[in-house]
Amino acid sequence: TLGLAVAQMGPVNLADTREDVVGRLIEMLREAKSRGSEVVVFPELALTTFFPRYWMEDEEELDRFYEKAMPNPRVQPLFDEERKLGMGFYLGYAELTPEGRRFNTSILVDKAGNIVGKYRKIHLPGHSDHKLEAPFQHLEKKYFEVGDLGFRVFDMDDTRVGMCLCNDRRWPETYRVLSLQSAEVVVLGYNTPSINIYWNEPIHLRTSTHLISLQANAYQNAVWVAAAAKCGSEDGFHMIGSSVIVAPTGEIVARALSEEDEVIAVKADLRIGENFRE
Ligand code: CDT
Repeated sequence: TLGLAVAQMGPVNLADTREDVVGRLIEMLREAKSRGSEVVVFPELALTTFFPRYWMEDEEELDRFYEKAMPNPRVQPLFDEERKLGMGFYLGYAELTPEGRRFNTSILVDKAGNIVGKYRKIHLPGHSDHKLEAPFQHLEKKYFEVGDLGFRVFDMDDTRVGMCLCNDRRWPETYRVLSLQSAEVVVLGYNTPSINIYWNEPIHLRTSTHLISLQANAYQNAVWVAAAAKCGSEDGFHMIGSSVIVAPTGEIVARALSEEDEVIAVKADLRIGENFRE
């Protein structure tokens, strides 16, 4: 079994500092440890507000949302705490490379504090133009390049872990490519606005398509799936919650109740996936 936790985050507002946010992550890391977890999944772009909702032209204004190194002094306390506790984690953040390239990125960190895997988001949703009539923007296509690392599986302590980010979870090939590499667990973070700016989508569908994607793909690929939301109302812009852990049976075995910081945790029996694969 693997002690698997999802640390859902409530809103991160524009005015919140990295120090505030890292403090919240550390709190949840400690709670997960106290509940027997070994690995914690944090959301996509966990360190900042979901900034692709804002049109920005000034590079300096934009740069403050990106990490130029990982770890870095502002995030180091999270790495220190996880090593002290002997926990692994998955974390999503905006990456600015030394060459000036921008990616929507996630990392896997093992119990010893080593970054054992990196993923750069492939399915970037949204647009790159300024949609003046929309209630907010979804500028992932402006602020990020398409990821160049592929979908890969990493040995994290004793578990085969595959990574993806948010919109990737809606596409069958994401999980299939990972399960063909013998993934046992697929981890992901997401920021899903409750309103779809493209069409008048009933709000309940935002959650039901999220859950259907995770449950069907967990079952069809015989993997555990752990999905962490950033949710609630960030400066008035609402995003869905419903962070879940799904077994390879397709069943939801833990689900967040709130739209706030909340840890959900299970003992994931990895043999269930093995049985299905066989
Ligand atoms: N962050 C992210 O990928 N969100 C998308 C919203 C798409 S609507 C333009 C999602 O699939 O949840």
